[in-house]
Amino acid sequence: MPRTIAIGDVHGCADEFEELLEALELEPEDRVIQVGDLINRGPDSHRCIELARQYRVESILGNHELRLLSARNQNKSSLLKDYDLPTIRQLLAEDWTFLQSMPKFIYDGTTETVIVHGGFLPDRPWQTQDVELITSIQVIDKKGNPGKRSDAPEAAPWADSWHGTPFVVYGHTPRPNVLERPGSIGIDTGCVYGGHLTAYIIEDKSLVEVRARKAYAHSKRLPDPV
Ligand SMILES: [Mn+2]
Repeated sequence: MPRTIAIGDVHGCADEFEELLEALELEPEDRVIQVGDLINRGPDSHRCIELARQYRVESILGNHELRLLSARNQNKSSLLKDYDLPTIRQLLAEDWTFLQSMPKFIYDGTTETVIVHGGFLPDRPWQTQDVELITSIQVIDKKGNPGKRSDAPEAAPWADSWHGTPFVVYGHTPRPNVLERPGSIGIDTGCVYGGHLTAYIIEDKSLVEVRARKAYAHSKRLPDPV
């Protein structure tokens, strides 16, 4: 049976991305969807895009891709962060074409699953939520607003109040392990921080993981390495 496979945040970790794609032993009918933040922070963003093209991986827009594209489309370098600059130096014209083609989310009707980078607010239709929101949400604060974990450390993950359907597979919030809830699974296991790169096979709910070769970046919110 063909598989629908989601892959967590790669963040430029090309060696681990290639190792995972090999470990999956992909068949031509399999569909592979990367949850976004394919690039940045790690060593080789260009090669990650090249691998995505080579293995026919569909990649969703993450907050990192969104920021790079906004800066480019609006010709506003003030939007960029320091770690965007080495990435931009690596990117070729076809890489930008790949980034520009990234969808905001992918819905798979067979499994009633949506794959998105950050998540959704639970109290309104998911299909029409703003791209900034769905690429950046981590928690829901006391007032019911979407927030970042670092700004609202006591606030609960959005996934705690999302009960599906659709089932949501997402990345963006790195954790030492996947976060499973009845209506969702978060699969950013912090590869770039020395954790794992995780693939989730939607049909049978199984995981395939590869360990990071090293910690390429550091986060105050995670064990170092993860
Ligand atoms: Mn992200």
